[in-house]
Amino acid sequence: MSEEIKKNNYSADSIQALEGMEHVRMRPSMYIGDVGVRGLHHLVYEVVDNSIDEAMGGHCDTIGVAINEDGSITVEDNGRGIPVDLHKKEGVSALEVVMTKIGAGGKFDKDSYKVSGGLHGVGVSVVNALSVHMKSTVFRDGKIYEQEYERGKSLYPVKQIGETDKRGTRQTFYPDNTIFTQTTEFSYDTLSARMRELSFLNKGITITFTDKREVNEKGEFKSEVFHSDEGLKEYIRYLDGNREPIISHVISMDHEKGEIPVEVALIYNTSYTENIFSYVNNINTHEGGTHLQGFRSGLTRTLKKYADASGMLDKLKFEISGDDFREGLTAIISVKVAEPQFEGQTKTKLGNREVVSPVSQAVGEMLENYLEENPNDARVIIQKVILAAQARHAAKKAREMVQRKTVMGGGGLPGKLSDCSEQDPARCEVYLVEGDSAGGTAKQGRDRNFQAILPLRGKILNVEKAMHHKVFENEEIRNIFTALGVTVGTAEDSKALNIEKLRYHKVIIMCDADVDGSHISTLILTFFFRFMKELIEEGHVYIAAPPLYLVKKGNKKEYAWNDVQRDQANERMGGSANIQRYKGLGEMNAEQLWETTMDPEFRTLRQVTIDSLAEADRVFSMLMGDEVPPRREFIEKNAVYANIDA
Ligand code: 0RA
Repeated sequence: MSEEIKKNNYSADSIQALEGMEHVRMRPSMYIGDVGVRGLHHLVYEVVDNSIDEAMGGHCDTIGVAINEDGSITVEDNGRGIPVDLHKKEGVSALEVVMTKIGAGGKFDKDSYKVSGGLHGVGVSVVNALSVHMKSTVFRDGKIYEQEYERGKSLYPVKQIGETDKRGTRQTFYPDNTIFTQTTEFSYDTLSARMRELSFLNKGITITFTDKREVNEKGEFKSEVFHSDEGLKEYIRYLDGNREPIISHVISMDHEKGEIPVEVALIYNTSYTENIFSYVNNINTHEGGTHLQGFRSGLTRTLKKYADASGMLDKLKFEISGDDFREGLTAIISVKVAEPQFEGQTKTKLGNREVVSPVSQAVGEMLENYLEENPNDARVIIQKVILAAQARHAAKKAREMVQRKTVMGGGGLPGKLSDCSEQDPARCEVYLVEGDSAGGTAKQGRDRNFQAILPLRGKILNVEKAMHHKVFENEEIRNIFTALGVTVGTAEDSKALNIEKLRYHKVIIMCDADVDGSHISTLILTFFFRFMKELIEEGHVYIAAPPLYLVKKGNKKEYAWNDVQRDQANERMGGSANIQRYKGLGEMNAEQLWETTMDPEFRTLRQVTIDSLAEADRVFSMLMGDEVPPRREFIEKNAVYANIDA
């Protein structure tokens, strides 16, 4: 090929690459889901995924992730290093291809163990395109190579900058604030939870996570090291740390053999909650899918067979259903699928049919062995299943009562609800208010056109410790269901939630800004998390933020939500202002409550979001469970408001 043609080819290809990268910048949500907090953190997962792949291929064992002083992110591994030799087709180094071409990631290495895909797996070039600046450093063959980029465009060809005896890849990027307009600030808790999760899902790897933005009194960075030798078994112990097990071991298995690697771990505890987390290629499949289907069928089939043979079901007057086998069950299923098909509303439902039977078989084998070797535990599990079946019958009756009331139209609305006049749910809000007196103030202060008030009596039931039928018998909880227009149970699925008739698109929890208030909001949130998770997932649940202080001097007044604001307000008024600490909503009059906490123009609402269902589950089981010390520690650490953005 003549020099001329080569040049032309190169530029033609590079134009195509540019178009790809431009497209990422024009339509970032197509690649990373959204450009909010979630999408921002997705950038980190994308880069870390590549290092995880390198580790799963057996080429590295340590990954370092850091939030740097300036807020940028560095991810480093001790793998083989991204190749830097000339990529024949592109005419530039392989590293540059990986970094600047959409969909190029690792494709030139057919042997590499590459299963990451689906939600992530869009490639590190996407991160590059969405960063104002990025730098790749490769340690390979005794040399150090480097290349830098601006908004996805290389600033110079890959160059050698030194020698080394290290191996590996280091990536540093600064997210582009013209893309991530909401924020470019990374959350320690969000990233830390994901790194912990990754270390459980990929046993043997060490992930170090460091936040260099601040140092403690000793001059050290905040840092954690995640490493799990036992993988999912340890993950179960972590998740169920605040629950009481009813069997002696975590039941687990790790099937590498066969086409589809399957790992499963489970335990039964004294709670009434079913807690199953499923993953495909390290991605949490919220909506389940074929691997979950395989798990359920394997579990039901094997336990049912054992129970039938044991004779324990002989005197039972009713059928056992699939649900009954999963009460008090905490389980994790992790599969690796070469070409995953993701379906469902949020693309987190595995569609590959070929996954069902290997998972079902593996789970069946694992359970059969365990029941055989641990007959006492087997009895305890079957007894629990029988109790669950009995409770389900009781719960069904209680639920039908709620249902009847809901269907009976307007007359069915709870008497305590002060409804709004607007009919369009998208424009309606309901405030769930702690206590009748604050409820009264809110009722006076509200805009009755679109704001409804539902006062709740003191502490609502702790659903974490209650059996299902107790939950549905509880009056406050029935009021919430009927007021919101949400129903439970269909012909096919007794636990399915129906939020199509949701009467308010904003459900706002409003409690005192003190320890009691935060306990009550946590109780309400626990209820939503366990019984109306979709409401949270679809972004309908909010927490109101009443002010802590009123700062007054003469005819000037300002509200403050924290001590810094209070002091600043005081200073603005020349010091010596009168400072009132609100001990509760009850101390505010209707006008003050409207101004600070209910007026859409001025209030701050915190939308409740869930990054990780597993982490949220652990937090709620801890906050609402039996063990007091971890709860105290958590509440002390998280001061006024517990962090529910787990
Ligand atoms: C393909 C081939 C080779 C290395 C990698 C990919 C690789 C990619 C990433 C991304 C982050 N860290 C990474 N480490 C390695 C090299 C193949 C060889 O050396 O034979």
